[in-house]
Amino acid sequence: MSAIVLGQGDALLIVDLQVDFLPGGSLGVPHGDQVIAPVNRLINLYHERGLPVYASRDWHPASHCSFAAQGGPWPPHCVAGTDGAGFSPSLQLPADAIVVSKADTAEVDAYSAFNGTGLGDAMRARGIRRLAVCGLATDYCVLNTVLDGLKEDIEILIVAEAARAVDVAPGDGDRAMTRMLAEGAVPVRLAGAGLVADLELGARL
Ligand code: VGL
Ligand code: ZN
Repeated sequence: MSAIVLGQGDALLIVDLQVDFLPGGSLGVPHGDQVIAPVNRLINLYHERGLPVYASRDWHPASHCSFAAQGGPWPPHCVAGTDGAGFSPSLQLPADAIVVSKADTAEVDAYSAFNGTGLGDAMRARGIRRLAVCGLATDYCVLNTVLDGLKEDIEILIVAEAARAVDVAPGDGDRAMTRMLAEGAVPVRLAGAGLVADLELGARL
């Protein structure tokens, strides 16, 4: 069991933990609420060490291209400023968390928190070299955020227990996780008061 020692250069990114992506929301991710407790533990872990906590959010205009009325694949969700676009009220975001809004123009969709947000440059400017990623949904925004983070040359820790998939097709979430690992993301899990490498995750998928 290899412990991950967190320090300068580490940061946490919580992807799209928004009301519309939780069960009962307009694009509810099955069991999405199960990530809240482990995500709050991750927040504690990073925040108590003074490490940055980022939270991305899908932040669409009402006529966004990804909505069915515009010919897109999804029901309306995460319309900027609505209750559904808010972070889960159970999420214990620190006051100094950095909020990253994405896909906030009508014509462009963005699953990745790095797409069109300047997040890669912002993280480089802060000296962030390793990023733990968790949140919703494993097979869309988590997947694309992880792949882009790796392309930005940031080491990625993926916390499977703190992520859930939409699974439009059964197995999408597991396939997304397999792809992230194949591209170099390091699987980790919460253990006691810290993080450890989860070297058996690949075999469980
Ligand atoms: C997402 C579908 C549509 C996500 C965003 O956050 O994973 N999924 N928009
Ligand atoms: Zn969206």
